[in-house]
Amino acid sequence: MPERTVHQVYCRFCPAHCGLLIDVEGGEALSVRGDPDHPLSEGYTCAKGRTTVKAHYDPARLNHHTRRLPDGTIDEVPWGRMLEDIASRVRETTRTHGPDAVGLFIGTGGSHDAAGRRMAVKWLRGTGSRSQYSVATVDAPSKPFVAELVAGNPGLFSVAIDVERSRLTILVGSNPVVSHGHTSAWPNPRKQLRTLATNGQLWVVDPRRTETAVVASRHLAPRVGTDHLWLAALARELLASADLDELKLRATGVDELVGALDPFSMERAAKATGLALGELQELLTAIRTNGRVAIQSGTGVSMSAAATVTEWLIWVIQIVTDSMDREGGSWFNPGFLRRSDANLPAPRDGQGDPGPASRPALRARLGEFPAVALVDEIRSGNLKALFVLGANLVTSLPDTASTIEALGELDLLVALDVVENATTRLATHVVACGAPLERADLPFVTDTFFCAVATQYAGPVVARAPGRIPSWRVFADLGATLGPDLLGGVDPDLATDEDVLRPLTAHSEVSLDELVQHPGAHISDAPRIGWVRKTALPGGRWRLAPAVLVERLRSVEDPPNGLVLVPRRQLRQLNSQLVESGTADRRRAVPAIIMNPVDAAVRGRTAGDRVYVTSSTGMLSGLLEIDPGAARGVVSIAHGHGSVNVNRLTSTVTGVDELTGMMVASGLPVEVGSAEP
Ligand SMILES: Nc1nc2c(c(=O)[nH]1)N[C@H]1C(S)=C(S)[C@@H](COP(=O)(O)OP(=O)(O)OC[C@H]3O[C@@H](n4cnc5c(=O)[nH]c(N)nc54)[C@H](O)[C@@H]3O)O[C@H]1N2
Ligand SMILES: Nc1nc2c(c(=O)[nH]1)N[C@H]1C(S)=C(S)[C@@H](COP(=O)(O)OP(=O)(O)OC[C@H]3O[C@@H](n4cnc5c(=O)[nH]c(N)nc54)[C@H](O)[C@@H]3O)O[C@H]1N2
Ligand code: SF4
Ligand SMILES: [Mo]
Repeated sequence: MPERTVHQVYCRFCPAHCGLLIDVEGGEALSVRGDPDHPLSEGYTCAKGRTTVKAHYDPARLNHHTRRLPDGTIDEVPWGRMLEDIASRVRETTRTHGPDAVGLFIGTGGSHDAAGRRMAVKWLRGTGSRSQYSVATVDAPSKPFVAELVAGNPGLFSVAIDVERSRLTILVGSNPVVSHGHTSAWPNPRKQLRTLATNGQLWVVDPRRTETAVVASRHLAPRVGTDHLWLAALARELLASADLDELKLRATGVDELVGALDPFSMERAAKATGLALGELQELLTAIRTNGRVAIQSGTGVSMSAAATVTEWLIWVIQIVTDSMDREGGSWFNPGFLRRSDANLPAPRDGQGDPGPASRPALRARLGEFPAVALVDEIRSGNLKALFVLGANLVTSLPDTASTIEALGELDLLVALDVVENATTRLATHVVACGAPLERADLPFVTDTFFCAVATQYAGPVVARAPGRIPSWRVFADLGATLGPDLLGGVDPDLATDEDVLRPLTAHSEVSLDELVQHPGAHISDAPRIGWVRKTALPGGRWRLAPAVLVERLRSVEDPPNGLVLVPRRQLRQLNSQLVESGTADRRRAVPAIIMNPVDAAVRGRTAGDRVYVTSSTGMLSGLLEIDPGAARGVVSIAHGHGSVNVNRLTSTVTGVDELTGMMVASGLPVEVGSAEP
């Protein structure tokens, strides 16, 4: 009998990174279960985590590298020849068009592959190219932007709730029961939500009665895209009763803020949001009575046209009530590996850096161009070659038709993935990468999303299949061939995953060797609360009224009347992952188009009907689901699907926020009809 071993790792599907135990026998992973001893997830897993082993052996997994020949046929190629081919094209592109003509896009898969991501970014920066993109700019660019303006540092975008001590919590446009959190991780979300609702009050603000709203103390369903109005009214009332002299010791811009909020009365908020004035007053009373409040937002906010001001007002209310970086309010995770409490760069002012040439109004931030610019950068001839690390651009980027067309115009499109997807099918070169169970990993950057200052090393569970290579190797080899050298002279053949991961532990209080020797989560007693107020704020004070946000609040247009698109996540999929692979139940794989019964009846539609959804960009068709819990106007469609691709409706231009480059995926005007227009 071959020996059976149990490997303690963490799930690589979402940043909750639940602890997993994987049984291995004869070199084969057999089964997966939640790790009951994991201090954060305590044995919890969701449906996605539980597919880890099945997904690993999915027939759609990539087992060899392929190249598309000029006649369209696909050629299987060993890595050495792929490298030669890719390197010569990169060399030629850079020589003819300059370094910015070669770009990198990091997706969700790439962001959970710490070694691959580190080397990809290091290589691109080393070539002098500025053409770096990631899904962060189709997710929540307003969060780092507001963090930089208000607290001086974009790295402070992940704001966590002090779950054990919060007595009043508000979730705005986030559905953690399904998503397990947006920029904060909620392993075992129902347990945490129950704690919040039992210890005090949990309010959920969402135009749909979501799985999270059901377990909350209170649910408010405002009109889509109006959150900034009720938040501004609450902030105005709270300022009116606050000790402004005390506030001025903690924050700058108090008088400017009072002036900016003057037009936002409770009555105006009630009218615009459709909420009862009484409901808003109850929420105001709850905040006043409790004193502190923790507020967290999700994609319902970050994908809306008013994202920046809404996020800002969420900070404002927490600062005015002295809830930010305080017990019972919100806190900032410095990250076990990052240790931002000791290593935060000097405060900045939100200016950003020059953006992509084809979209000069947009700015580069955090070393990245906004993803909405990708199509125009290709069409204008600025971007000729693109490396895609663990992303599915066809389903994640706005305006699918233009995205597909633009990707087809690239001279070189190298997709580094673990399964075939809609984007690998368009690639000139597909690199079969080592899968999560075949590599060593650390939660880098995602450690700031955790509900504790914690880390965990995940070692390889099974040997890497012969046709695959570690994603970091692609960039190490490109560096060795074209420059710059990324491994400090070490032969890529001799370097290990750990060699590539080691620099990520430079600030860690536990060395990589110790993490490797002691699998499972490590919790630090680094300060969770107080470090931002004490060490990070510019001049020791929050900036309450950044001029660009005051100006933006003045100019936000009223949300459209009629039907609007809103985002939604599906429990068994992660974006497009586990959809096409055959791992998910195929009947669930097509997202329903969810509407309120009255909106459907007005259009003569009933449940199960085929409907056609149109926007100013495009059209999609799918099956209607009626949900009495969806507010009037809501057309809720999940993304990540090739067949019913919601991004056929979204735009790289219309409504795009010039401050951050975020597309509108919540609050986009749409119409629903019964026949193809
Ligand atoms: N199962 C599963 N989990 C996931 C993912 C997945 O695809 N599947 N994706 C992962 C990723 S990449 C991310 S970024 C996170 C996102 O995590 P969340 O931000 O929690 O995302 P959603 O669950 O889509 O919740 C967004 C909610 O906002 C509501 N909403 C829409 N418009 C508005 C509005 O104008 N105002 C208000 N107040 N609410 C509004 C929607 O109805 C929806 O319930 O989830 C992650 N987790
Ligand atoms: N309309 C609309 N559009 C949206 C959203 C929305 O709510 N509405 N949500 C947006 C958000 S929040 C996000 S984050 C993006 C998601 O955008 P993407 O990150 O592009 O989406 P995924 O489908 O998660 O694609 C991840 C890819 O990584 C691959 N992968 C997984 N593991 C590994 C690995 O270990 N190594 C490598 N090399 N690859 C791996 C997967 O096979 C998959 O192809 O979509 C955005 N687009
Ligand atoms: S919530 Fe699910 S997908 Fe996210 S880490 Fe846990 S098991 Fe994995
Ligand atoms: Mo995301």
